[in-house]
Amino acid sequence: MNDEFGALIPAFNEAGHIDRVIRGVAGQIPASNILVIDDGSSDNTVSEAQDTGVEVVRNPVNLGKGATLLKGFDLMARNTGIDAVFTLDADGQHDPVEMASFITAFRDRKADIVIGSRMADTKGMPALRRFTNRFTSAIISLRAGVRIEDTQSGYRLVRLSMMKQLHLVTRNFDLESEILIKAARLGAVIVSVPIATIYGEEKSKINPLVDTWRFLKLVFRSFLW
Ligand SMILES: Nc1nc2c(ncn2[C@@H]2O[C@H](COP(=O)(O)OP(=O)(O)OP(=O)(O)O)[C@@H](O)[C@H]2O)c(=O)[nH]1
Ligand SMILES: [Mg+2]
Repeated sequence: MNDEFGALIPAFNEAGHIDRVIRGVAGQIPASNILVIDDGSSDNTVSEAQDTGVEVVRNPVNLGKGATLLKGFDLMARNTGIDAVFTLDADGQHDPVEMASFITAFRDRKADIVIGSRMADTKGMPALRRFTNRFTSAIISLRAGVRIEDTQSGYRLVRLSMMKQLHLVTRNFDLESEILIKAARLGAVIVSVPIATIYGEEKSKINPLVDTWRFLKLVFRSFLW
């Protein structure tokens, strides 16, 4: 069942959510293809993830979402049977049942990146997020040269052979934007699929000042690439 797909779940203090996310993903692809990377959590994220039986790797200290994703892609590439890797947030905002529509788009449209877009129905999204997602998506689309609906979405399916060609320099939330700019410029096929917008009582890890500054730095740097 979908053996050629893996799933990478970066997690930072997501006890209470991670277990349900992993079990959902294991309903769509083999559990042996799922990798959780804990990024120095101080809660029960690790034990909750380990109890599901999937592979859990731990960063000794918090390295950032981007650094964690890069480590995960490298580890995934050890399994030569895996062509493409899902990335899903561990906070419950991404419904694993929707993985099927990513797989359809990946196959039918020969995509290199399938990215879940929440922008068709933003009713459940906090107003500030609605604004920042629209704003950042417009800027990243300009820098990438193609229209991408929801560039800040962490729900993706990425072809590993394409990932290997990118030389990535950022290590935090900015990595997800950098991937899109660099992949688009290499001619990668980037396809958006609609996903549900899910917000609950989970706590955002985004630091408005630091992460906005990182985003702006990335945009400036992109003029040099
Ligand atoms: N590895 C790693 N993962 C992180 C870090 N910060 C957040 N994450 C994970 O990245 C995912 C997204 O983080 P969020 O803070 O929810 O960011 P977001 O979903 O883009 O933004 P919100 O709209 O505010 O929820 C979650 O699964 C987090 O556990 C980090 O420092 N390291
Ligand atoms: Mg979130």
